[in-house]
Amino acid sequence: MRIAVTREVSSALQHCELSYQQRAEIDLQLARAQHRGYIQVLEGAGCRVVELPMLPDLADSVFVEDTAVVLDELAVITRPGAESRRPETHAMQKVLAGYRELRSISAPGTLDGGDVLRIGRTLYVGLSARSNRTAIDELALILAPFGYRVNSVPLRDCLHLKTAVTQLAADTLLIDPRHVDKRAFPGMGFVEVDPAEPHGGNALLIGATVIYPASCPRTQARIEASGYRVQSVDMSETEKAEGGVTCCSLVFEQAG
Ligand code: CIR
Repeated sequence: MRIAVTREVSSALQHCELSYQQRAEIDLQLARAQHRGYIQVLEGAGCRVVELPMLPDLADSVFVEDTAVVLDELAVITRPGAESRRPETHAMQKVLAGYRELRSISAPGTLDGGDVLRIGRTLYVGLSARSNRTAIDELALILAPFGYRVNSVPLRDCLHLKTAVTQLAADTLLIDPRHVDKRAFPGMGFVEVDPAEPHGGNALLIGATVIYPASCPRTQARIEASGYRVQSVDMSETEKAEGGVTCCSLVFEQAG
């Protein structure tokens, strides 16, 4: 069974953290309707969605991806780089304890799940304003006994690694080479983001379905032309909070 953990959009989303975008008015009702649409798409892709209740005091809490790295063998609770987001991990810890053995990143390490791209037994981790070397080293130590390799990846001018590069298939990545160097991912093929779509690097692969934002039609055409099946979702409101399609869920396999 494939589980997707999501959390209802916070009534405080308007007060989210922003790093690379100007603050824009967020339509909360529309954000909630779009989030319901996103959940339906997850269900359509075969996920059992576990929707967690709204946290009114935690503006960014819809972006559950940043709070944990969930692997088959264990889950690592992160220590988000933005201080305002650290309390989000407490609630997620309780939820994930029902599914996995837990470990966690400790101070002064900081890690956002949005910086972690797993390809097979390798975890690529963006060295970003949110995720630091101390946390990457700690993650590597935690995961070594389970046979995972952890590689740090330098980033240019973007929030998270997965803002710039995500998986389209076992051997293919969607990448914006302005933010991250292809040479960090040896052996992989690439589809490049259309240069007119600076937020086009974030796709969510579930099974053989690529869940992709409606705001990047040119890149979507490139992905489809490369032979991948795309399911489009409108995420305009969470995009104003610098969130993409991967950010709003934690997807993992669960026996039984
Ligand atoms: C933040 O800056 O933390 C949120 N406003 C957006 C987080 C997006 N998360 C992600 O890309 N994994």
